[in-house]
Amino acid sequence: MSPNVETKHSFCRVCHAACPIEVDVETTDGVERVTAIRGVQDDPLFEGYTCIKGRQLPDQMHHPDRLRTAFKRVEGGHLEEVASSDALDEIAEKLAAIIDEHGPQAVASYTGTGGYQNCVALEAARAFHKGIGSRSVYTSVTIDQPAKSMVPALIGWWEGGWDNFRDADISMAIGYNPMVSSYAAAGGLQGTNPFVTMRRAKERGMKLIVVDPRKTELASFADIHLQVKPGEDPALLSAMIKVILDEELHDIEFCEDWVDGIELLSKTVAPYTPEYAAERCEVDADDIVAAARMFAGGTCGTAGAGTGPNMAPNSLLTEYLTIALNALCGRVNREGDQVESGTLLYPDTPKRAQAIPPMEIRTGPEHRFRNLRGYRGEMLCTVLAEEILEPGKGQVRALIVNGGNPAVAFPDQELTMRALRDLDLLVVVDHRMTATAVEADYVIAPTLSLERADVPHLMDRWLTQPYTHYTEASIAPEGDVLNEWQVFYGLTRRLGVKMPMAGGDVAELDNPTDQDVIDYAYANARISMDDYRAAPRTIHPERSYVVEAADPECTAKFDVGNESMMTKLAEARSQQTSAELIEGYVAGEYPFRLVSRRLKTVLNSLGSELPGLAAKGGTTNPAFMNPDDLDELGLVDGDLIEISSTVGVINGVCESAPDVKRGVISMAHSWGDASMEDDKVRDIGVPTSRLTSTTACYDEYTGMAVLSAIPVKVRRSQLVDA
Ligand SMILES: Nc1nc2c(c(=O)[nH]1)N[C@H]1C(S)=C(S)[C@@H](COP(=O)(O)OP(=O)(O)OC[C@H]3O[C@@H](n4cnc5c(=O)[nH]c(N)nc54)[C@H](O)[C@@H]3O)O[C@H]1N2
Ligand SMILES: Nc1nc2c(c(=O)[nH]1)N[C@H]1C(S)=C(S)[C@@H](COP(=O)(O)OP(=O)(O)OC[C@H]3O[C@@H](n4cnc5c(=O)[nH]c(N)nc54)[C@H](O)[C@@H]3O)O[C@H]1N2
Ligand code: SF4
Ligand SMILES: [Mo]
Repeated sequence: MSPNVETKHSFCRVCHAACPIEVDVETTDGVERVTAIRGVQDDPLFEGYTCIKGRQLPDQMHHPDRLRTAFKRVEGGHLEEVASSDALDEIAEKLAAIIDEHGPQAVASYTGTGGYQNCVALEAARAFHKGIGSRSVYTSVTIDQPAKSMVPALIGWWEGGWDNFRDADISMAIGYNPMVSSYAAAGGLQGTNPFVTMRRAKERGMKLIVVDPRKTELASFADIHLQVKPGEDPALLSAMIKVILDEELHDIEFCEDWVDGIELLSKTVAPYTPEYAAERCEVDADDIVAAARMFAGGTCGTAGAGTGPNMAPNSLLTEYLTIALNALCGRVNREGDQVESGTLLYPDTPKRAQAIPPMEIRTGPEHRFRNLRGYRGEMLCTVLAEEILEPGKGQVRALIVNGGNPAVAFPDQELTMRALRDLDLLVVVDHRMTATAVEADYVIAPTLSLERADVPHLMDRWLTQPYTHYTEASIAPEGDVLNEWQVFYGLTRRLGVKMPMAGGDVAELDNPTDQDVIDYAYANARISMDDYRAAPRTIHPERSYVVEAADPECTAKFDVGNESMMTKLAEARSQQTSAELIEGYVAGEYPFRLVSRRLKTVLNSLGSELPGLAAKGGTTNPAFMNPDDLDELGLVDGDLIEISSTVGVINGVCESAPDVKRGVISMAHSWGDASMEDDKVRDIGVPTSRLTSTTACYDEYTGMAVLSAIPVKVRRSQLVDA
């Protein structure tokens, strides 16, 4: 290695998984450049794991098209470079005028996946909103798996946490794929070195059930793979619950102490016989029975649902039944068990072997539309367009997009674009000129991961041990770029308002550093940030939670017979398919279901601009289809196809994929641009969001739209191929 190359330690922040990395930094004439990324072989948790996206960080950091200065829209309508401090002056002035005229609610922010990768970006946005007195906080959570935040209110929770994956002898994964996404539902395999972890689990005898219309990388490890028809998971789960209750395979002792509503649940699932579910889900009835017996026959291990079923119709019901299955089988940590999850960066909470009761759920601030409400401190992305477009008190007029790309990620692309263009002020913080950024009044260029101090705040809850990994910036940023917190700090200072975080008012600090802001944001963590910083890449077994005895006075119980869920489930029994829930659906007209998926070489809309990723993953989001379906339609690999839903049409490139169930199109989201024309589909892909609607079918509590299991029809494209 040349003498001007130094190796630093950090962690990757392309996705949430936070894989530890070695970063080679070359210094030439005082300018630092990242030249290589490697996994850290001796890391005690990740054992050297990285993925192809992380290894492209040098290209991401130094991409020739990376934005290194702010832009503003000028007369004539184009974007022109501007100093970021001037941009912030002007934005603050405009925000003040908007607040004056419309009130603080008119100022909204949306923190997307890019913002989430910085441990203080969302904290800074929240603090800014507190400062100006606006509740209009939006994040990608409400178009990701909002049912996960809502379901504890309906069914209750367990203070000591669900069974640990490391001890599991059974695991059931319903529509997630950690081998590609590094994501898993609680208690499932998560993104810390997923292949090796799964191999070891199988070696110790763990059984795996996968419910997925595609034979995914995870399903290749499965003992039973139920290749379910998309959107029909509630029928499948109900049949499994029926078998378990009928055969008394549930944890009867646990249920007597901790679970209410079994009788009602049992009555409601009664018509969901394995034969009925088999027909509806297009799987074998014997496999459903076998899966039920296998799941209940295990002694430890959970069922969890991922983005697939959480984006299908009846998402909240699916999530509810999944948790009900765990509750019925008593898949919780008992007194004396060590909790697997690390959770050092969040406040200390009791961990007793007792239930947390369901709660009143309709308590959040009201949206002006469809009787929906915000929850857990944020408002719903699926209602944002209406909040922008509809005049009246509370109308949103300014939006700060904090590392997100709503133009291609939000449901109903046409509506989203109309809303973004209707705003008085759109500010986008992104290092790329995305489909959203090109619409902005101001674009602010952010620092990227290796240029900022950080902690793995998302993985902290999922890591299998309490593990500290603070990183300093590996290189100094070049250009006029700002950390996301600096954007919000700059605005609060200019507006003369507070920026309150757990540790105090950041706006009171002069020239704070990343480190100061992290200290303020994580002041309530159960470890002090000084202790956290002092121990790089270290496991702290002594800080593991050990579950304590239940409070003898505790009377809380899970409720597996929630009235609204049982009503939904009973109604679902009279439908032929969950697609009937979607307004405009006509039986027989939409024979296919389009499902979402993740691709190894991109993170949502990010990735195909990097040559190393495009070479491997291509420049389009293929419409993966079963070869028999292609044959039947007279199509071959690479043909352009037209996919129509009840609300929109896209043109995609079909690709033969034997791992995809017949009647299913498996396609990644957040590709393409906002042009509504697909003539460049082979070069930039196409946004599947054009096939979705925020109003045609939505959950009454979470507002979640249908982003997977979308009923569609397919024919050869009418586009003339270039
Ligand atoms: N049909 C359909 N729709 C979906 C989904 C689906 O499966 N199907 N999935 C949904 C889900 S789960 C999600 S999370 C959303 C995703 O929605 P978004 O998060 O809005 O979409 P991304 O493309 O991830 O946008 C992230 C942006 O952050 C930028 N970025 C990356 N790093 C940084 C950084 O360090 N700082 C800043 N400021 N920006 C950065 C990237 O360039 C990118 O433009 O889409 C949702 N929409
Ligand atoms: N490489 C990579 N990693 C990522 C991302 C990425 O874009 N690329 N995105 C990140 C984000 S934002 C998120 S939220 C996570 C998501 O992480 P995951 O939830 O693991 O996402 P997917 O890999 O899309 O897995 C969803 C699975 O659900 C299946 N599915 C679709 N519809 C249905 C259905 O109706 N029922 C059932 N049972 N299954 C269904 C699909 O076939 C797919 O295999 O991944 C994150 N990690
Ligand atoms: S899994 Fe995520 S964090 Fe790990 S290397 Fe890949 S992109 Fe980076
Ligand atoms: Mo997501």
